[in-house]
Amino acid sequence: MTVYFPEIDKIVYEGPKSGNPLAFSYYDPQKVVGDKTMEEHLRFSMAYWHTLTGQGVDMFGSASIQRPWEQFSDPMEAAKARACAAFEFMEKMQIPYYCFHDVDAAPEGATLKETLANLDQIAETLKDLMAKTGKKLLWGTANLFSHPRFMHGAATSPSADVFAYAAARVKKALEITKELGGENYVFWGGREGYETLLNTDLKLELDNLARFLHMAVDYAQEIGFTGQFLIEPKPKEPTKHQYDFDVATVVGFLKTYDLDQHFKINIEANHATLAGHTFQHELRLARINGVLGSVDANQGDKLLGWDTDQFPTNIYTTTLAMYEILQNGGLAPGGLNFDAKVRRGSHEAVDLFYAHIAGMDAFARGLEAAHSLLLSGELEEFIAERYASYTSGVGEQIVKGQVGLKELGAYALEHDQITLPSGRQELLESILNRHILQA
Ligand code: XUL
Ligand code: CO
Repeated sequence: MTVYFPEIDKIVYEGPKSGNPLAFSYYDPQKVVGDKTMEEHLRFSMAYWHTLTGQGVDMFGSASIQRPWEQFSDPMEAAKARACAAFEFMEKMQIPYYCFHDVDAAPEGATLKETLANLDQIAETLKDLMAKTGKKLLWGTANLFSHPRFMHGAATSPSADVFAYAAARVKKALEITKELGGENYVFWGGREGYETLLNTDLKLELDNLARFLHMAVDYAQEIGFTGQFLIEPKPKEPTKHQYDFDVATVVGFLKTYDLDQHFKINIEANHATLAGHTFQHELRLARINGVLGSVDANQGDKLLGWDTDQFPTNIYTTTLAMYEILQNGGLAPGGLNFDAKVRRGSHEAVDLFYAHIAGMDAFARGLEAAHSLLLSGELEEFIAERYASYTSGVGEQIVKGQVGLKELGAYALEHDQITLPSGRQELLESILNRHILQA
């Protein structure tokens, strides 16, 4: 079998003092943090699309990256070579999971029939490689946004034929995900949104999106796919307004359409930023609603207004993310999927390794800092104290639903001289810094 990364050996943990850029400084898969190993906590996944098929294209420039596994005139040969490169990469990186869109793995054919047959064939290749390496599928999905047929949407297209076509692709993607033992299935609605309300039947589009998701739930039950369904929110890009805008919007949508018992949420860091939220905000909101399912681990650049999908290297952010994830009891069956791409200028194969090492180390360090923070209980004690007025007296009566405006009106007349304690934001930020620096 062709070796695609001959100069790179397996990346191992050497510790923070090593200085070897092709070793982990913090990610030590078997190290126990609290009740689990790092590997069990973090459940890292490689994104097939960025890592294998990413070419460094942007709005102003063509491909800056040529991968050897893509240099075949027959697209099915390229798809097989790509699969081999993917598993070699995961093995060398010690990444246990991968995620893919149908079209990342196998090329579209001239007809739908051909496209589905290509997928079946490559699914066999993937299955063999998974059996040989022990690597697992975190989630599968169908790409319902790149091809021009989806220009007006997929499940929310004004064309019923496009709706049907998209359904056929999800049907096959679900079958393959099941066949490969996928632990989740993701819906990211890149074109499920609108450019202008002047041409849009908003009600029909939202109803149709819900109909489509119900069909997927029904079909999963029919074929015995027991993985977790996930929706991945994003506010915009490519559309001006995307229907799965953010966690709050998705929670409302799922409840409105009676889908909430079937779906959790896959939160992507830079999608949170694009929605005007922090990553932690989205994770927290999902967690308290019981729908934190999985994470697309990346980061954006606040100076750029688009989805840059950079590797997550900001330890402050990874710490706060792991703080939420640990309080969620982990992510399983979800994981941390690097929906992240090397910069256009980082065009050499070795950059793929540097990038994933940087992301894995940043999350490993964030895990340790978050664990230390939680163990100390410093934030939780402060928060408990801050809200202590709701554990006795009138606060307890409010929480227990024992009082209304009449009773509170009478109470407030007697208690209108109120003194409030400090919120201590700066103190709490320095506590967080101490755990990041010392854990
Ligand atoms: C796009 C994005 C997608 C989804 C899967 O912004 O994040 O790659 O993760 O379709
Ligand atoms: Co994503």
